[in-house]
Amino acid sequence: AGTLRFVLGDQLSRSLSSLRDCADGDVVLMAEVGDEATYVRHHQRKIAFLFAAMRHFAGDLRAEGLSVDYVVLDDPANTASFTGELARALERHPDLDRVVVTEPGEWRVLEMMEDWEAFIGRPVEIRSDDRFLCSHAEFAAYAGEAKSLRMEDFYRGMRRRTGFLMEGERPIGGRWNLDSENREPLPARVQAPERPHFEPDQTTQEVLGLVSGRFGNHFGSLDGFDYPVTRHDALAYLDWFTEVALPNFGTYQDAMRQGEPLLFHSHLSALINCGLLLPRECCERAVAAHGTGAVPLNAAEGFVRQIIGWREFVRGVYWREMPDYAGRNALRAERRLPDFFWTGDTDLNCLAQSIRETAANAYAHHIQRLMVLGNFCLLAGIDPREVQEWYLVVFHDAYEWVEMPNVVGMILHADGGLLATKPYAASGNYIHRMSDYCDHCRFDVKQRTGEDACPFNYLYWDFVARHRERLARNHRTARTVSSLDRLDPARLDQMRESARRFLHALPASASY
Ligand code: FAD
Ligand code: DLZ
Ligand code: SF4
Repeated sequence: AGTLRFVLGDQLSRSLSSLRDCADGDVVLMAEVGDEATYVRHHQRKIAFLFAAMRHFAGDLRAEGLSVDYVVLDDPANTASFTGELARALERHPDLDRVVVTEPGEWRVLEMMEDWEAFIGRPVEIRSDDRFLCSHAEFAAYAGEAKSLRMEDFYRGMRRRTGFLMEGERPIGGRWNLDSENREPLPARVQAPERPHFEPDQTTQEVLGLVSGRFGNHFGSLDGFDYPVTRHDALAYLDWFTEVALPNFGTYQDAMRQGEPLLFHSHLSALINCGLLLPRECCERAVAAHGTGAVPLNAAEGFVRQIIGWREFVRGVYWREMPDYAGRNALRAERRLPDFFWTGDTDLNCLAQSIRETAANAYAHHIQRLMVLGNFCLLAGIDPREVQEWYLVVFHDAYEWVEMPNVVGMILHADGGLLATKPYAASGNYIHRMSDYCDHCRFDVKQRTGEDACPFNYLYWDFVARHRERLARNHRTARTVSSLDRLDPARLDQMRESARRFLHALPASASY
């Protein structure tokens, strides 16, 4: 007798609930399966990162003395699915009489897991994923039956519960949220810090070869892969971030610069989401660094808020609203995703930069995701399903629990305002204020009409006009509608005509 413990690719944490009570005779199963790499055609770098991290994690468990049964993608008998590999593993280990797993990050996989017991004829225990700091029950207690949720309320509860940056019942410094200090553009004299590189070892090089052979026609590039893939290197990266980049993280959190994909962002999301780092320990480092005076409060608070606030909040929304959250489309957006999202081949420099950096790194920072890429999809009325697929494919940190609420709720307002009070719609002026992209663009961000006008400008006013009634009803956007009404009607007509022509000429993607 013994237990088969099935660990998925985004569960690479030694403290995982399914690994907690390992006993002699138990076997840990890990499997590289084709279905997970192709149910959407993930960025090559995301697949390589995850396979390399999985292989190293298996090595760490073995070094500790655990028995690990690891199925590689190239195994000729590989069935390409989680369910198939579970069944095959039980044939190899007939003495194991039960299965333990930790709940997955995607609805689709939970549905699979719920069928396993009947399929394999042995008990399957699905444990909660307590790497998250808020359980499903705690989120349900917070959200109740509410039709609209506010991250800020949730976040204050999480601060109280974790005690991070608290003095008793009060937030350190007297304010819960210092976001108003975190909106500075980047002055020319401030340079982004040099990042540490993690050279691929033999194991990672084998994975890079495997991925380029099997998935070389997927989006993006593997060139210069230097991301951490072990617990050891992930901790080193976290230490580097806390010491070097975090002090400026808050102040320049919303800034963008040509040719600078990372700035002062942590670049930790993929490591946290696959389990190599725990969200709690990342926050503890930031809190401790603030305690020593090395990191200002606006940086520490901003970072902690992203993790115990936004990250936990979107996860709560995903599980509360699934399965139909995937199909929400409150603004009835139906346009196909433009082809240039896959090539970066567009004259809109801010988009070209963000897409090309994404192809190179499987990463874009939050403001590129929200205010450039997301803003464009919102203004252009791109179908939420197409936008969800793109975001799930292209980023190395993307899993449905975090990608979907950010796309459906945060950028597209497709949930009608459940997750965010208002659509994050903005004209070119916002991008101009927060970046130098417009200096390198063929369009003129100051112009609203004519051949050279920045498309974000006329698309913005066309969006406001299209959704006039909804925006007028919302007290946070009512002023935008008043501004619309003050525009010269002939000018508005011209902008709407430009928007019509621009949108009509967009080359639709034939799905990637
Ligand atoms: P930092 O800027 O350094 O932030 C620190 C950490 O906070 C991140 O590592 C992440 O764990 C967390 N965080 C910050 N913002 C969010 C947020 N909105 N939701 C959840 N966690 C957050 N993040 C993902 O991890 N996976 C996704 O698939 C993903 N898709 C997104 C899609 C859209 C449309 C938008 C607007 C945001 C998305 N995000 C996603 C959130 C955020 O953009 C990324 O977490 C962040 O850019 C990752 O880079 P970083 O680690 O340098 O983050
Ligand atoms: C994303 C991904 C990929 C590309 N490949 C695998 C894999 O081969 N084996 C595995 O266990 N997990 C993989 N994953 C992560 C899963 O898709 C993830 O565990 C589920 O989406 C649930 O969050
Ligand atoms: Fe983007 Fe407009 Fe600026 Fe060009 S001018 S970079 S399209 S905001």
